[in-house]
Amino acid sequence: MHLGVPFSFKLSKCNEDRNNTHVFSQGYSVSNQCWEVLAGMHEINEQVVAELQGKARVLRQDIVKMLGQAGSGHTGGSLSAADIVACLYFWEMKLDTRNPRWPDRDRFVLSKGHAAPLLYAVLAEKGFFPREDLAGLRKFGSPLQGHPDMKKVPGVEASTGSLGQGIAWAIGMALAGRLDRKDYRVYALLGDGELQEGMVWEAVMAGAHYRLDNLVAIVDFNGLQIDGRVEDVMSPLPIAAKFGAFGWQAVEIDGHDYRQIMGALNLARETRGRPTAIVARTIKGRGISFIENLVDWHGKAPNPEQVAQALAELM
Ligand SMILES: Cc1ncc(C[n+]2csc(CCOP(=O)(O)OP(=O)(O)O)c2C)c(N)n1
Ligand SMILES: [Mg+2]
Repeated sequence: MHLGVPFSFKLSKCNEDRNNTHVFSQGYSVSNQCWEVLAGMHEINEQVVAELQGKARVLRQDIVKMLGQAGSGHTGGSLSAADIVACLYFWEMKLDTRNPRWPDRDRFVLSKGHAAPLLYAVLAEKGFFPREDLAGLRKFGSPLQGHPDMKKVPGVEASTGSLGQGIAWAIGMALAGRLDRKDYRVYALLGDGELQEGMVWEAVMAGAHYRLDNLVAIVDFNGLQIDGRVEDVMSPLPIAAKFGAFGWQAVEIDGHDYRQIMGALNLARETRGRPTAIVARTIKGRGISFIENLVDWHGKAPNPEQVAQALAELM
C-alpha cells in the first residue's frame, strides 16, 4: 500500500542527509535515513519484517534438510539469498499458486540456477507443490533436479543453471510484458561470480536500451564463487557502478536487512524509464556458523550431524 506522498519529494528529502551514506546509485546517493523513507512507501512495519524473517528461517531449514537428504548440492549460495527471496515471494510479487501460469503474474528468474534448493523451498512454502516433495531433491524420478526445470516444477519460470542465461531470459520476459501491455514485473537473481559471464552484460545493455522499468536484477553479492573470492578469480567490481554506467539505476544494500531490501524494491517499483539493479551484499552460507563465508560450502551438502547442528542454530 502506498502512502500517497509524491516520490520525488521523498527522494529529495532523503538527499538532504548526505552523512552516513552507504549506498550509491547513478546521480544521487541514498542515506540510511532514506531507507526508512523508502521503506515507508509500501507498508513495512516491524510485524511484517518479523513475519518475513520467520519465512526466511523456514526456507533455510528446508534448504539444509533437502541438501542433507540429497547428499549433494549447493548450500552456500542457497542460504545467502534466502532473505531476498523471502521478501520477493511473501511481500513483493503478485502470484497465484492455484494458477502458476496466470498471465498477469510477476516473474522470478533464478539466474544463478544452482541455488535451486532455495527456489524449491520457497515454491513449496508458498504452496505451488506439497512440502513432502522437497525430500526428492536430486533423486531419480523427482522433478526437483539439481537445477530448476520449468517444464517439471510448477512456479519455475525458466530452466536455468548455465550462468548468464537467466538475466537474458528476464530481459525477454520484460519486453514481452510491455508488448502485451501487461503490468507484471520481472525479477532476476544473479550471483556475483555469474557477472563474469559476457552474456550478462549484453543483456544489461539491452535492458537499458529498451528502458525496461518493469525489470529488476538483484545481485547476490556474497564475494565468493565456485573456487574462490570473485575478486581473485576475475573481479566484477565495482558492480553498482558498472550497472550505472550501462544506464541502469543501481543501488547497493545489505542483503540481510529487510528494510533495505524492501526499500530498494520500492525504489525500483517507483522508477520510470530504466531498469534497477539491486546489488545486495550478503554472506554466503548465512545463518549457519560453520558454513558462513567458506568457499568449500559452495557445492557441498551437510552430513547428518551437520544437518542437526545447522537446524539447532536455525531454531
Ligand atoms: C556457464 C556456466 N559456467 C560454469 C558453471 C559452473 N558453476 C556453477 S556455480 C558457479 C559459481 C557461481 O558463483 P556465484 O555466481 O557467485 O554464485 P553464488 O556465490 O551465489 O553461489 C560456477 C562457475 C555454470 N553453472 N555455468
Ligand atoms: Mg557468489
